[in-house]
Amino acid sequence: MGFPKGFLWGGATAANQYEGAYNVDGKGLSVQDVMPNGLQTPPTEEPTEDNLKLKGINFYENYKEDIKLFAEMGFKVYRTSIAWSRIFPNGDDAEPNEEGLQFYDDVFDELTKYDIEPLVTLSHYEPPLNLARNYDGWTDRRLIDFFNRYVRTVFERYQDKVKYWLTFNEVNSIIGAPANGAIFKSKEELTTEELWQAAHNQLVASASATKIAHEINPDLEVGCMVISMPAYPMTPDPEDMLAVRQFENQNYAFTDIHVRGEYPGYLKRYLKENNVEIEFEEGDAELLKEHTVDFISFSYYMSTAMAHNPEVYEGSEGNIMGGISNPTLESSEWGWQIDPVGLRLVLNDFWDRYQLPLFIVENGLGAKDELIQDEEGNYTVEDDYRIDYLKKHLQQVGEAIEDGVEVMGYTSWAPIDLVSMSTAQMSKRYGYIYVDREDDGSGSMERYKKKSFDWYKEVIETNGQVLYEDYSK
Ligand code: BGP
Repeated sequence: MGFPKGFLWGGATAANQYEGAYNVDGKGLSVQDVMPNGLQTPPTEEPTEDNLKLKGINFYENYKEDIKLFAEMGFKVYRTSIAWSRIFPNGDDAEPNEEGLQFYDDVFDELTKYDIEPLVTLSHYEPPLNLARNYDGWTDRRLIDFFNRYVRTVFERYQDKVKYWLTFNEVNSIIGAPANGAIFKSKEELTTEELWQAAHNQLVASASATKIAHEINPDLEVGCMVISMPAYPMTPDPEDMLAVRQFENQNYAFTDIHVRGEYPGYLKRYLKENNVEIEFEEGDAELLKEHTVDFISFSYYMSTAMAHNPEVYEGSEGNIMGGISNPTLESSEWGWQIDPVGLRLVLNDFWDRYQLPLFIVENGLGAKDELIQDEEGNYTVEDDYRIDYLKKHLQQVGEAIEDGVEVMGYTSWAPIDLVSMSTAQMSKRYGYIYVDREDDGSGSMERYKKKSFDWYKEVIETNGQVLYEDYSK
């Protein structure tokens, strides 16, 4: 059993959850700057002090030290996003902000120093706030042009430093979490038609970004990024299996369009039955067809269960899309159901469906950690639960590779503790590196290595071999 030579091991983060410096060096406000409780409560008028994302974990000033720690773990790849509002503060500006561009030049140069390949998400839930306030976010078609201007700027600027790009983080999440796509209308105000039109606009923007990237430099590789969440039927009743298929189709629709370049029949039927008519402008269909992605990337945290009569079962928490609680699985402290085998299934399903290289760009356990002092007096966290979660998931990646699936790499979420997307807490920690910051904002921001730091270092050093041995250090 082995991971291929050149497998891209690393970690994944997003600008709005860790950079901080929300209003310096010409940066405009992003939608996350007014979402102090993540997806739990509606956005506020202005940024409020309780919003932990405003300071994040201060990567903006600390990036050299943090990248040094990633290099110490042996990272081959590092996933981050560019904050759109650092480059175009209002989204609709005519000219980019040079100070913002310079910051990412510095970050990419620092990565290059350690031979770490950057993997960059163009839009990770952080569109400029102006696009929410004055355009209703991605429901407005004009965002495609603004996005094109932004991506052209960064592709041209960084083409020699960044080869791998992702267009929209978890692009299928727009249906469940429209605020992340700069759509601030409440659930009651927003129509299904507007939502799917927003999804269409993003899909067209994603295809045009792929086109622009390849025109600027054919060596650039562009991937889509989706939430993956396999579902199991609650019983062998065929109607339950149909419910599974329909749930999974809501996600497959996005990869089908990105990879095959057209709306699948089941989506057309769903839209018709829900009286949704998508406005295709001239050229949209050709753009989708001709500019499909080079690879597929996805997040995987959990699976779910489905039934034709969900009301008789207990619901489960989840990464944007919920489902039914699966009685055969355990859950994280935040109710996300832990299912390593599901990752092997997802990898096999994507591979069988598309035969395109796959990149796991998020996977990890959000857990409460306790900072303790070891015998030598060093601060650390004994996070065996995190090692256990990651090890079991990575073993299943190994199984999928053995099944013949082509996997490019794995970036766990997140190598360093940062602010949670859904709850905006610090206490939902994912890192190999502990950051001293609490939910009330207090703390020194000091970084400490957890036990998992050395473990992941050894995983990378041995190209996965340690996953099949006992780890007792
Ligand atoms: C994904 C997002 C990330 C991230 C992760 C964990 O959906 O792409 O931004 O934060 O989930 O979620 P959370 O932070 O809510 O625990």
